[in-house]
Amino acid sequence: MRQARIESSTGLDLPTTGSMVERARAARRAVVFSGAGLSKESGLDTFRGPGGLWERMRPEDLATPQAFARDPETVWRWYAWRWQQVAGATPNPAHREIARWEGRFESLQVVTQNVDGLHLAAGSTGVLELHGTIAFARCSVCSRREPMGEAVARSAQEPPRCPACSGCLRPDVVWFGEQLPEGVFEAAAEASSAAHLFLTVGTSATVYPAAGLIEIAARSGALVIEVNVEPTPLSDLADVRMAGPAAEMVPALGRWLDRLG
Ligand code: BV8
Ligand code: ZN
Repeated sequence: MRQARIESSTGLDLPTTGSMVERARAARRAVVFSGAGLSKESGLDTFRGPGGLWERMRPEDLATPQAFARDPETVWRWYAWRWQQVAGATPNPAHREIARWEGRFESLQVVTQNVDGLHLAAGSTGVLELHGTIAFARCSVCSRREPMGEAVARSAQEPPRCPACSGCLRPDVVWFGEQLPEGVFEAAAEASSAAHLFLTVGTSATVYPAAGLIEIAARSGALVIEVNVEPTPLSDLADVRMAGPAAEMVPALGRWLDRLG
């Protein structure tokens, strides 16, 4: 009999007894699956929420190979602008708490849809970046990569041209309709199917195949914890729902886990 879902909007009223607590206490393998909401308190816009990036523009206008083929300058300038935003952002308490968890679980796999590199900046290791990274530009012809900052700085031309083959540079991210990087999703799915505890934080759970990781974890018997200011289409798969900002809820969740010993 599945215990009723636990709901908390403070992180201070999580239970100290019950089967959920036993599963959390015994968890040795954990996965953290993150989306743009995790970086909101680092000052970076989300995609679909109020004021989100897509509110002012449509994904199909900018984050697709067709958009880049149609108008490479606009797409490049949007990513160069987002890179400037990211360059000024720092990890928030949620990123840092997740990095701290590497010492608490036998294995912790961070899987992110974010391209901002903030998990790495917070000290997390082995992060699977499902949708690539804005830290690098990639030649759209020969795939040669260079740091985004260098590409932005070295060329007034937008997009800059590849020094090796003169192809147009593009951000090293995964656009809609593009395959995820070779093997990355498979590794994330493997970790999700073996997880005892699966934290989904700051994602609208609307983009696939990424969101499917939540379904894989739930189906495989992981304790699923959702941290989000709003419900998502997959909230029903969560055993615990923490309805609040990640920068508060994730540290509170960490304190709860510490108290469980
Ligand atoms: C693929 C690029 C195989 C980088 C992104 C037709 C043709 C082809 C494919 C499809 C198709 N129809 C559907 C698909 C699949 C498609 C898809 O899922 N579309 C959706 C829109 C329906 N997926 C793909 O195309 C993927 N590839 O399928 O390849 C294939 C190939 C060819 C043909 C067929 C199949 C590739 C998907 C990757 C797309 N690239 N980004 C960049 O610009 O960043 S996705 C984009 O959305 C972002 O990268 C982001 O990662 C992703 C998900 O968004 P979230 O991270 O969840 O952010 P969002 O704003 O949505 O939500 C924020 C959440 O945080 C909210 O819930 C909010 O409540 C919460 N929140 C806010 N504040 C806080 C908070 N939570 C906590 N604390 C807070 N403070
Ligand atoms: Zn090239």
